[in-house]
Amino acid sequence: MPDTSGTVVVVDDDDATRALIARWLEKAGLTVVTASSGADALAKLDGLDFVHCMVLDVMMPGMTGVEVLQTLDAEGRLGQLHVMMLTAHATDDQDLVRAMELGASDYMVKPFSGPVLVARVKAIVTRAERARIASERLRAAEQHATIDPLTGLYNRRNFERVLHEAASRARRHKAPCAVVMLDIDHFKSINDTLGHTEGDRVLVLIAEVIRQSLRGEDHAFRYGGEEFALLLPGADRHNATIAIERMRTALARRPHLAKSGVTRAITFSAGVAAVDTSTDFTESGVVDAADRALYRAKHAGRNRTEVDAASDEVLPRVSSA
Ligand code: GH3
Ligand code: MG
Ligand code: MG
Repeated sequence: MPDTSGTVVVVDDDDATRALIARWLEKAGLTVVTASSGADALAKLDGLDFVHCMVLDVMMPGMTGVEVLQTLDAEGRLGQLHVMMLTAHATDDQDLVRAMELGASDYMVKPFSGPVLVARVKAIVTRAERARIASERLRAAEQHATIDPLTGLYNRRNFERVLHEAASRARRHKAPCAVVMLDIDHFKSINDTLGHTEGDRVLVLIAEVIRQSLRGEDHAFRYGGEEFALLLPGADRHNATIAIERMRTALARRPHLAKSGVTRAITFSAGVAAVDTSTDFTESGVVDAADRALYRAKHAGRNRTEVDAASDEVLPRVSSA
């Protein structure tokens, strides 16, 4: 028999049945966690990284097996969890039907044959392990495709997608959403004087400052070489400008320290724009507006934030050294 390893949660209110199942499965090389009630099972699931199979008794006092499934379903957790129902009576037909409808993988009727139980659980564990590996590969591939390896920020490809989602939400809810383009000042000269490796470290430093200054719902992207895009759902131009100035202050406190011991102050210029939900705004229009504002910031002397002009909001003064 091929080696099967995996984690199985066995849920039964009857001590003897639970112990018997655990013994059979452990003898087959599986790791078993037991629970004596539905609530106990839910609590134990929370503490486990990955569960290959749950053997779940239908008839239990307190919470029935079907209620456990309903709870897991409501929390959206049944997709990854493979469940085998255990039932003592032929009269549980309705419950079994409901359990299978909810997504249970299989069922067995008590009293059961140990070897058949083991074979069925192992089949489920094998399927679950294959699915786990496949979804991990998919996640890694997705991550690879959307994350910039140097800074760990999302890359430009992901920007288009996230911007589209944020813009759709802004349209639907008539909610503000700001777009910021941010570009490091005189970055070429950093490369030229300190070297490309130090230039890379500056990019990592900026990414760190950006990450630390944003709220949970905000998104940061490496848009190009030394250019970053920020997406701030719920923020208008005013809020976005405040967030950017917070970054500017944080960066001013953290000059780049090169491996040679030389320190160098790093500054950036930024352009802020926001969706105008009172018009038929386009996503590329907002990005262009932020780009134009960035261009103005560069021309006005760098190390400053300029705001897209198409606004009669009262904006904070943003001047810098
Ligand atoms: P400005 O203030 O007008 O933005 O000037 P700048 O020097 O920052 O802008 P410019 O566009 O002239 O130069 C950007 C430089 O960024 C040129 C390019 O070699 C460098 N660069 C792009 N990507 C990377 C990277 O991944 N690592 C490093 N070290 N340098 C990069
Ligand atoms: Mg630059
Ligand atoms: Mg540039």
